[in-house]
Amino acid sequence: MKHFGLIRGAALASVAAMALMAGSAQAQTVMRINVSMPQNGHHGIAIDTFAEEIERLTEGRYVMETFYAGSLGGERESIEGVQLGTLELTFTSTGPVPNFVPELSILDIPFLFRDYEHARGVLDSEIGDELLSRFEAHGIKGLAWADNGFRHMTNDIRPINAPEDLNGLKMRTMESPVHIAAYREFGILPTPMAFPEVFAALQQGVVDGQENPLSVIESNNFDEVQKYLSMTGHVFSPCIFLMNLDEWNKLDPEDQAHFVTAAQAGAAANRARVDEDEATAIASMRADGMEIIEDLDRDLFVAALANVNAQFEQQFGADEVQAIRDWQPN
Ligand code: EAX
Repeated sequence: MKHFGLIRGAALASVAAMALMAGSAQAQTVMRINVSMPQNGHHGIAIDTFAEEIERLTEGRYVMETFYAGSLGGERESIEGVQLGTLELTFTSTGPVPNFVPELSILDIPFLFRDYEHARGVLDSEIGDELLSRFEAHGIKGLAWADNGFRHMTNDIRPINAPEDLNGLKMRTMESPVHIAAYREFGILPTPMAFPEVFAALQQGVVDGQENPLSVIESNNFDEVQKYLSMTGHVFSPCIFLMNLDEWNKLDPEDQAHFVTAAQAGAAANRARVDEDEATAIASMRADGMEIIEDLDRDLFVAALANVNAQFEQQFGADEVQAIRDWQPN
């Protein structure tokens, strides 16, 4: 009897364990998150870290499927997917964001940020929180800011030492109206194009050049198809974790907090990778034969955009722009 009781107890325990397992398998939600950059880079590490942290924090109740290198589409298509709910999450540069949340173009203003500390500080301050909240009116939840990086110009025609050298260059740009207006002011012929098409466009000479942060230029081997790189640092390019708002609203408050924490961990890994790339990319691309112009007179480039920058201040509010410019670390 005793034995029977024990066996029966064990059988019941294993039935309970099976039920628990079945329960947890049922409760597991799989979501997709993608990037348009290669896995081995500052975007890949952001979503890989996010995925790991989500699984850890939710004890496997949420699992991320990760997609790289534009395999689910470019950045605009991905944001569209997140808005429509055909894709749960994306990690993207803010390049195409003005098509969805026009006010966010304020961040695209050239020479707005002094350095990484300034850009990251503003994005992580109430100014950044407020901008992040603007996505909700458009069916999207912004989870956390991260970095794409300061953008620099590459081309295959001539070294760019001064703004005049940009005159007449046909350059691929992101789909950002502020960037396009500013580059026109430099005399550039802007050609907006989705990122996955850029390498081929450079290789085939459809455009003469493009502009992107060092992390992007190096991880996409643009030095193979571009001779010159000029360290113009003309705009800071943020990245962002975005989630479909209905999916977000389905989460209970504790899981919502986990998603934000995981996105912040992804952002920290992304920024560490950007710092690493900033420290090594120039030497490594120079060793590969790229001609890199570091000592530019940046003030000349700033001055060349004075008119268009005044227009941007009017458009976005001089006070708002000044609040960003004036931000100082505590
Ligand atoms: O997100 O489109 C761009 O130039 C972006 O900087 C790139 O896709 C990284």
